[in-house]
Amino acid sequence: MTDIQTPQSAKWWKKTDVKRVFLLWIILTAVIGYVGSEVQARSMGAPASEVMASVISLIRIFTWAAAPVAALVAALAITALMEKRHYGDNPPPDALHQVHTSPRVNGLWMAASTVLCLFALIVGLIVLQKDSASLLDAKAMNVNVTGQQWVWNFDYVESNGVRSADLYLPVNKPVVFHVSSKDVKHSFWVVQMGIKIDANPGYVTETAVTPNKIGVFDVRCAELCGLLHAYMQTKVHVVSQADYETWLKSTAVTQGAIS
Ligand SMILES: [Cu+2]
Repeated sequence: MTDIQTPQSAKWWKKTDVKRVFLLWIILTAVIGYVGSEVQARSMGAPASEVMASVISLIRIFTWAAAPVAALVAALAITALMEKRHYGDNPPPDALHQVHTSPRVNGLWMAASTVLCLFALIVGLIVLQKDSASLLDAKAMNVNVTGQQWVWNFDYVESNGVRSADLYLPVNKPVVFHVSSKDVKHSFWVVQMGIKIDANPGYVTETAVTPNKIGVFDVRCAELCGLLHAYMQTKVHVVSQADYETWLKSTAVTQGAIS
């Protein structure tokens, strides 16, 4: 049995490698942070609630926080590929170095990971807290949301049995959704408002939001619920208070049988 001996003085890395990694790290951090946050923020579209606006800024912050980690891995990989290429069947002489555990590097990495995880946890919790703030609003209106394969139905609690398949909401008014399902598990997702909650049979879950933009937005199912899951979508129409009341009245009249 022979141990591979490596001279202590022989360094397997060069100063130029370190410089290159450092330079690439800085450049790639900026590129990954900027491109990553822009692509994600743009793909989510304009926010239709304060919750969604904070979700988008949270994604930007998380992307920038993750960028240096991704950039360091990429910088090391690129440097290794450019500088350490070796052809032939035998390992290159500088591959014989022994990798030692460095308590200092381990400690630094543990500390950096802990800080990053705590940061993500705390900032995430603050945004989630905002998400549920409207639940406690006494002025909030209430909508019962029922999912079933493969449609959504909305019952307007304060409006004598008015029911619709498209959701109508007045702008700037908090709304609490009481969400349930008739058959299997679904997930009620109002895309541009940044709220999503499971719809479970036999159980009511609650979420709330205050729409702050007039327009037509998407409601989708976010839980694979069977063959036509992908088509289980509808629209939410956010309108002025006056338009909302007009819609409510005319719907109540046409649904005369149940109102
Ligand atoms: Cu579904």
